[in-house]
Amino acid sequence: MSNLGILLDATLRAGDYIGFTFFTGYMSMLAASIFFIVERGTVTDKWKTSLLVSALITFIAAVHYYYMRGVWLETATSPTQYRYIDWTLTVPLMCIEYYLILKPAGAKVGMLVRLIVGSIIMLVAGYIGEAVAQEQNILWGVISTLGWALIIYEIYAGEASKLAKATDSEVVKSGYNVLRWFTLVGWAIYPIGYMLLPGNLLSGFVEGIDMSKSSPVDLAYNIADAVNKIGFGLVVYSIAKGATEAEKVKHA
Ligand SMILES: *C/C=C(C)/C=C/C=C(C)/C=C/C1=C(C)CCCC1(C)C
Repeated sequence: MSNLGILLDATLRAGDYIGFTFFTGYMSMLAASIFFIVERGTVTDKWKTSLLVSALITFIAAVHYYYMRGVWLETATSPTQYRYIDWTLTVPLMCIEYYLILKPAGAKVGMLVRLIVGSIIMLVAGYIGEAVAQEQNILWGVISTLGWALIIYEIYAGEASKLAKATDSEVVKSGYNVLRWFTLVGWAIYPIGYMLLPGNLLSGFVEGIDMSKSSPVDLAYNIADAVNKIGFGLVVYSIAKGATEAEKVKHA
């Protein structure tokens, strides 16, 4: 067997830390999905959809992580296509979470559409920069950031933020603040990872690293996904639990 065959025999080797994060990502997304599905039974009817969406986000990610883990073990290259298919499904579902939480406060479909348009710009431009026109990955990264900025504008200064301010539910108000903090600070890990790509702004930091054995970009994305899918889902869960409790007190 050639050296290459020994290196890439599709098993997880000691020292393959990127591989470790693909495995833990897969397993923790799966565990989170089971948690959200089971806990769905403990909240009032109007919160059940929110928990189902949390479960769908982590479940879709779990399936993609299963494939991404395989691509990494067999080829030691970034599973960029699977990554972006995952994000194209899960990021709009996170926009739907915002919509569901603000719907009792009067959220309209227009708000959801604006969030999804921002997501599409962000992800299509990111994919082009990463997989189609790598030489121009800075330009496409800037365009992608504009899409992200649309989302940030909507949740910090646009209609969504006004609705959250006006709601009479303290649980929703404080939960919303945590969710948008994820979208601002937690999501910032992704563009930082992207800037480690060859030729991009932070690539100097990872210059000496052997990319056939390691991938700092995937490390950043794997950490970011765990924080933003499981963490975000847990915040939605705590809003649902808190609102269910508040209703019980009101009816007691
Ligand atoms: C579950 C997946 C999530 C929450 C994915 C979020 C992805 C981003 C916020 C990606 C953002 C990017 C930029 C803002 C610029 C560079 C290109 C991207 C796509 C990495």
